[in-house]
Amino acid sequence: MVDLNLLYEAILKGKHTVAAELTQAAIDENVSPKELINNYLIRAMEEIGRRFEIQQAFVPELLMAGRAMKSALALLQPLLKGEDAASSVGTIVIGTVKGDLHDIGKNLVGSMFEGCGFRVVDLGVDVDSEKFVQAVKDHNANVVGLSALLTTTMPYMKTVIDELEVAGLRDRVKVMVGGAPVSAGFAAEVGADGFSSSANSAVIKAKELLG
Ligand code: B1M
Repeated sequence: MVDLNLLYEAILKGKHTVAAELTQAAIDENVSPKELINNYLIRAMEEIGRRFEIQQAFVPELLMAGRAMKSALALLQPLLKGEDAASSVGTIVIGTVKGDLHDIGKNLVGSMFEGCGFRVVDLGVDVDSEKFVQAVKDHNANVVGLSALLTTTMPYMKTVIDELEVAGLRDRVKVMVGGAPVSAGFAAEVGADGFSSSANSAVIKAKELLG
């Protein structure tokens, strides 16, 4: 049986090949993708972030851990699609806001939405308000998901919400915000409809908002 603590260690140490091999072994043993993500992948990213904060890890280590996390996630994403009943419940346009390059959490949130039957239009990272507005129009989206990991980029969420208003789209879409520094209080402050602290609860919240 695969030792899942080795998966945690592989992500933490940025060993992407080992991370992918262990993830595949766990999949072959029918370990639930959500368990792997929540208990090993995310925990490892939290730990590398903690070490970065106390200067026991630096940007190269963050990058390597991020790459290892992505190689594991790439194997799990197709499986998430089958985890919940898929019926088209709506379209979400999702992206990491302007100035921010963090995309691991956003990708995870997108995968969960996809797994729960949403059509997902992923705009990537460093996305400005014009792109969000255009994508809502082009894809007739009913949810907009904004992700930010930096305290310096969080305020841009308000810019996007304001621009949706100016474009006359605000009544048509529910805006969800999230990312490590984002809170329910901040969401209310910027005029978002919903906030969630995790990928799982984001989908639940969006469904609730859509009624
Ligand atoms: Co950066 N970084 N980083 N980084 N990085 C943080 C965010 C930081 C907290 C680290 C620290 O100091 N402890 C810190 C921010 C401090 C602050 O703003 N107060 C930081 C910094 C400072 C920086 C740089 C400025 C470093 C530098 O260059 N000096 C730089 C900024 C670059 C930029 O964006 N312009 C930078 C760069 C990077 C890398 C590129 C090296 C890499 C990103 C790789 C990538 O994403 N492709 C990186 C990483 C990996 C991190 C940490 C370690 C991990 C982030 C992560 O992937 N977490 C992070 C520390 C930390 O968060 N503990 C850190 C795992 C992921 C699954 O969680 O993204 O929170 P998260 O997503 C969760 C929830 O938040 C939620 O669901 C997800 C799953 O449960 N969620 C949503 C996310 N989006 C949501 C949207 C929703 C709903 C829920 O609705 C739409």
